[in-house]
Amino acid sequence: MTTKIDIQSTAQMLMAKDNILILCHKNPDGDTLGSAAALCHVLTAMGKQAVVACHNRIPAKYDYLNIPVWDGVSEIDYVVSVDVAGVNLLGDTLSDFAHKIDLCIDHHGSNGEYAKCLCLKADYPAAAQLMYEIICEMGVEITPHIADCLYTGLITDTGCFKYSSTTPRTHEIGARLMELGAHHTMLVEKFFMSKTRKAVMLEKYMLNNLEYYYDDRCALLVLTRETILEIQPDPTDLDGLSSMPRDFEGIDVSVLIRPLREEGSYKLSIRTGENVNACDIAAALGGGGHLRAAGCEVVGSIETVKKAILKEVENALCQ
Ligand SMILES: [Mn+2]
Repeated sequence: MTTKIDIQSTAQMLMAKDNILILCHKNPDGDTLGSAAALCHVLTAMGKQAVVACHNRIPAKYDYLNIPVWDGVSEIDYVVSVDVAGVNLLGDTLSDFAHKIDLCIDHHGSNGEYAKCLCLKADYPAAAQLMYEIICEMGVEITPHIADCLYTGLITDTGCFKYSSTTPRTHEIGARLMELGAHHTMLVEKFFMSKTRKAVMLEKYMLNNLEYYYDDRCALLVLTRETILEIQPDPTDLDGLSSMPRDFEGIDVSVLIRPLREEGSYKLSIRTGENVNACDIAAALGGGGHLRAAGCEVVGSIETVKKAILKEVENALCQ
């Protein structure tokens, strides 16, 4: 049974605990890492022991977050997951924690309610927005470094305040974090104004291989294993690739299909415009996410996977 708790109780609970392990979702992004880092630094500043764990190695791009990674042996008394919608998103190396999570802090409407306590704000565009409010409630000072961590989550999950999930409150918090010393220019440059050579090569591949369906309302890209072997992208080079075609005029749904490590299994990223629910499409194939951005993992040949997703896209477009 999951007990839903508000921001106040979440803050009180965290203040009462020690030896805390903070879990991120696999294939980590700026929101799960930034929010976890902020919480970890706040707890440490309060004199507590706190560490972070993630299934994947944390990409070098996020080194500045200075995340203390759990060594796998130090004692843990309290487990918190951040930005993790379901236990399947923890990844194999953390799957032992699936039924041992004391508190989940999340903003996914599709949250699987797997933790003992859940602080969920499904209308928040980023877990970092929720984390900011929890930290304020804890009454701890937000240092420039913690402001950087939170600002990272805020900008990466909102496409730099562009996505429709952005609210006036998001901007207020962004402004407040700038006042508190967040390095706005450095972070925006890092995530939105510079591209690696490999990311550009992926973009070129995307433009050459995009498939259009349903009167050009759906754009689908299959990233083949061969292309990945050829370009050898870092995981962070793939950020943004799935949402790019959504910005093309007339596109309501954009789908990126890429192979997972296990042969015959694929990860699908779905991005939608205003009139289509991405989460519904992903949920039909066992996944979840947000209104405009969602994902799922599907097993099968590339042909059957494509057929399955296109059928769900068609259903969504007909509604
Ligand atoms: Mn998030």
